Amino acid sequence: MAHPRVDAILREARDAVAAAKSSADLEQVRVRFLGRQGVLTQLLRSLGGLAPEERPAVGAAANEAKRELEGLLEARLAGALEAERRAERARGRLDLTLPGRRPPRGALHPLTRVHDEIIAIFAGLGFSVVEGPEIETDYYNFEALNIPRDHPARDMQDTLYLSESTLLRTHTSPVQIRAMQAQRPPVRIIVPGKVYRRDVADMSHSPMFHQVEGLAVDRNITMGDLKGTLELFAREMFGRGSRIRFRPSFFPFTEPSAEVDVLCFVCRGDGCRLCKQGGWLEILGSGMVHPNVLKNVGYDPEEVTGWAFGMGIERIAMLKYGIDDLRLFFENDVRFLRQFA
Ligand code: 2U9
Repeated sequence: MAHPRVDAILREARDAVAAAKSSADLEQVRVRFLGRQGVLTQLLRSLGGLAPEERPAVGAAANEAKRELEGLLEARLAGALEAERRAERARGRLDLTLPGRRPPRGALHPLTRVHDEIIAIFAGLGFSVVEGPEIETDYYNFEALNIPRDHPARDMQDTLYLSESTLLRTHTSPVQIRAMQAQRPPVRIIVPGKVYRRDVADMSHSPMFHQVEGLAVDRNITMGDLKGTLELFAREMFGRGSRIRFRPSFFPFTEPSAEVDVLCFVCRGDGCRLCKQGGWLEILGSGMVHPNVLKNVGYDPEEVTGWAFGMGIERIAMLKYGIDDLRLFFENDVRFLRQFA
């Protein structure tokens, strides 16, 4: 039921709804036309003031306009609210469909990995891990180990002295001397740690590096026990097919002494870049503990014998991972370290 006055109001209201850009705009339109002071509300309230013959037509038209406007507002409001919720989520960058962000994962230093691996192999054989001081006396680092007074290793050129009689240990062997002083045989210990030498850093030298030394002392310990133990170590460290060989050598603290090579795990002995065509890789030094060393800690060399070995952790890690420069271990370049993740 149309009525010119109501039609004018309705057109205005439709335009206002069409122009609304938000739920807030739509609410303003609702208040303007349908609120308590709204144009249509006022018109309906003022019907009593109209001429009686005008009243039904204006009343009917106004009620119809009110229903239409309510419908229009409701339809637009749902869409506007949904669009606003979407915009709010986008503003908060909250996209719940995105996968989670992974926290950056750290990795063990290659020297830590090799250290842990060596320790685990000997722990599995019943060896105890022992550690000791990095600052040592001349007696524990040299004298007790049967290293003669005129040995070049005792020179200021090779050892970092802190005073006449104190120094930075040049090997972890003094820890074994202390351990033997503190206990009776049987002794089965593995001794990891930092050692220091007066060297300028280059591809193959560092003033500080890491060693693991092993010591077994008991009645009837033989060189056969040493060979069997190191053979097992090589197989666990370098693979099941590993073989080792002993080459005669000399150390003041062992007699006899031997350097130990492992069959090159890259070429299996044929010769390659890693073994410099030799087919074998030197991995450690070893031997039967010198009787003088046993005497120095109060053991009777007629009653007990022992073997010992020493290896550089950096050297083992360089062979295992094909690293050609020792300095990479100490520079902490993440591009290097990341490769061990
Ligand atoms: C005691 C008795 C004997 C430990 C040994 C070696 C041979 C050896 C080197 C390997 C590479 C040092 O890191 S390196 O430069 N070590 O060749 N070490 S026998 O002998 C001992 C230790 C303690 C009481």
